[in-house]
Amino acid sequence: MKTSRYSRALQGALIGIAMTGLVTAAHANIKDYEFELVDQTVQAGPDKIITVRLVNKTTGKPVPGAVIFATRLDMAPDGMQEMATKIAPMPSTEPGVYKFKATVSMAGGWQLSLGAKVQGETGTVESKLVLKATP
Ligand SMILES: [Cu+2]
Repeated sequence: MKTSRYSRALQGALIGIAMTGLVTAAHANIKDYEFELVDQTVQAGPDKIITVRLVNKTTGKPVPGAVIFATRLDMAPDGMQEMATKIAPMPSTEPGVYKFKATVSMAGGWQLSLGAKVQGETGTVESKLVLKATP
């Protein structure tokens, strides 16, 4: 009992230190970062690759090493929010470029929602990108 209470307190202290570190390291605003589609269109079908780039808008430079923790691909642009499809991260081919494999089950407008953490920055990059699936 005593041990677990102690380790929980220690864990809390470590989290506190980690968060302080993040605050100190912040030097730019998280709003300076944005995902953009490399290709605005994708062909409908299974195992399609969607490629995005994370850029720092103030420098125009690609941003590597982001941790994308939230992804969603659905047909919100065509009024079908509930029509979501599976999306899986794929290995990157160049710094600042992020790839996903998805089953694009229908032609029309799809929305790719991304949530990501950028190294050395606090907060979250949240982008909603609209792409068109061609038949
Ligand atoms: Cu649909």
